[in-house]
Amino acid sequence: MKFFKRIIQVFGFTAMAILAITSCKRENKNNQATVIDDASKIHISGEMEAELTAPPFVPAPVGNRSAKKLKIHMEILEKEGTMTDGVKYVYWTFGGSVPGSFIRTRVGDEVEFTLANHPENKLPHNIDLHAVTGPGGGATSSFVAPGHEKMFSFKTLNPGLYVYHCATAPVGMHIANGMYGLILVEPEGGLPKVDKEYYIMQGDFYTKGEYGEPGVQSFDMQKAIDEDADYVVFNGKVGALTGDNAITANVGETVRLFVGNGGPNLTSSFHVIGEIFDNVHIEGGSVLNKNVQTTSIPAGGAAIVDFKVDVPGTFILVDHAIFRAFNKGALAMLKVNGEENKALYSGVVQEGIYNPEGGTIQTMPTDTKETVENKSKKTLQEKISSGKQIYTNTCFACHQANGEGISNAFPPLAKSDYLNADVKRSIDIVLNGKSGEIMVNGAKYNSVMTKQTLTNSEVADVLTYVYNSWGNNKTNVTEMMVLEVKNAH
Ligand code: HEC
Ligand SMILES: [Cu+2]
Repeated sequence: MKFFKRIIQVFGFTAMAILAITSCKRENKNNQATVIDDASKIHISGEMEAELTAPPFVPAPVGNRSAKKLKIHMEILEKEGTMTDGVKYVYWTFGGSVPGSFIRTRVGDEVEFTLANHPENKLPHNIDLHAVTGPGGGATSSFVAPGHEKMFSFKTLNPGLYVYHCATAPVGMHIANGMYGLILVEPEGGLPKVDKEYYIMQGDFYTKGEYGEPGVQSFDMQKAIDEDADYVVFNGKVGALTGDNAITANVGETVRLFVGNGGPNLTSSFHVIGEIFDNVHIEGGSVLNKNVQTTSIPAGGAAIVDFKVDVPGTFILVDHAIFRAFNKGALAMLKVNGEENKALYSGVVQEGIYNPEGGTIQTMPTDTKETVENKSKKTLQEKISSGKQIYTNTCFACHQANGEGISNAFPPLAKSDYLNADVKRSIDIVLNGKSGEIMVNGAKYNSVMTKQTLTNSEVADVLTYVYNSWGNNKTNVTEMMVLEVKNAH
């Protein structure tokens, strides 16, 4: 009925009359058996405190529990965090994390929501939950000043995965600072059982400095209006789900991802490299699509995907608008452990040289005008700090934040015997790329590093940074050395 009241408010009686007619022929239109036609009639029995979790984890499934009064207590915290190595950002959060705490309910629950705004916060906030049928999705009833709390309640009428976000003006800025999360409304009897469940949410960030520019970076309103994102990330920061923070599963298990997109601006082309989604709840609703490669998740929208992992390895989760993945941070990892299955995936069976143009790795025309003389001299410290930025922008995605690499895929640069043995060879690799088998710290790698499009001074700086980090031999790589290697070709 709330829905009708809202319609009356907005359109007046004529529209309501039309709607009353059309709503009679509401069809049962999807392939999920568990959708109840009128959830407002589901009775609640008993009450419970909701379990809230920080990403990438989710609360326990509802299973077949009855509908209840579900009490949620959520605290808003404004706090400084790390966007990427050396870059700080003041996030505004629901529950202390970006995305905010995951809320898990079932259809028919009566949710009693208390929103508390920490006394040390600077601004008022509120919450608009897309799972709410009511004005502002709760925003009008939850507007709360620092040091106060507000309570309101709502009944979950529609099963699905919904975004919640702050809707306090300027709305875009509150969302851009991280004020979003997901609320799941499970159907009667719960979602089908799987082995692993994770919570991932994409967001775009706009900072005064460019990607990787160090220091505390503040929000840039003009870039946000222009939709010119510096960072596009999963779970609030670059590398939130890579390396040691990767999500995990074992061969043979089924994995379900609750994927949201907080925006504020960009649509996600969500893809897992080397996997196919067995099932996708399109837009987080009740329609199931099967055998999907990439699913589109709009800003302020969500999707539930699941798939069985059949072979071991590191599977990379990306926004397939691919520069966002490799240049702006939209990259996460799922590490799957277990036995190989050569029948499903063989690995390299045979390798030969294919050499139509005289080189396995193509090079771009080089900038011959570049000379050492017209470059100002930098100190070692200046080279290292400029090298660190270049590293964050171009090498990090593969060789990882601390040069630790990824086993079987990207060799380590930290304490690398291969790197330290031969500086000319390392320069050559950055200039021209590298393929074929190499041994690094006793482990075999047989992969391809593409040629990096860097100037001579950038190659010198990034390698100087690498050599002066993580236990390497502190070589100072000069532009002259880079030029020599170039000319030797
Ligand atoms: C797209 C992924 C990728 C990027 C980006 C990348 N590398 Fe590599 N790198 C590799 C791979 C793969 C190998 C191993 C190649 C092989 O197996 O022959 C490698 C090998 C190396 C090696 C020799 C092996 C070792 O561990 O000492 C060095 C040095 C190196 N990379 C430096 C860099 C630097 C510096 C950058 C940034 C300017 C960079 N790489 C960017 C993938 C990458
Ligand atoms: Cu807010």
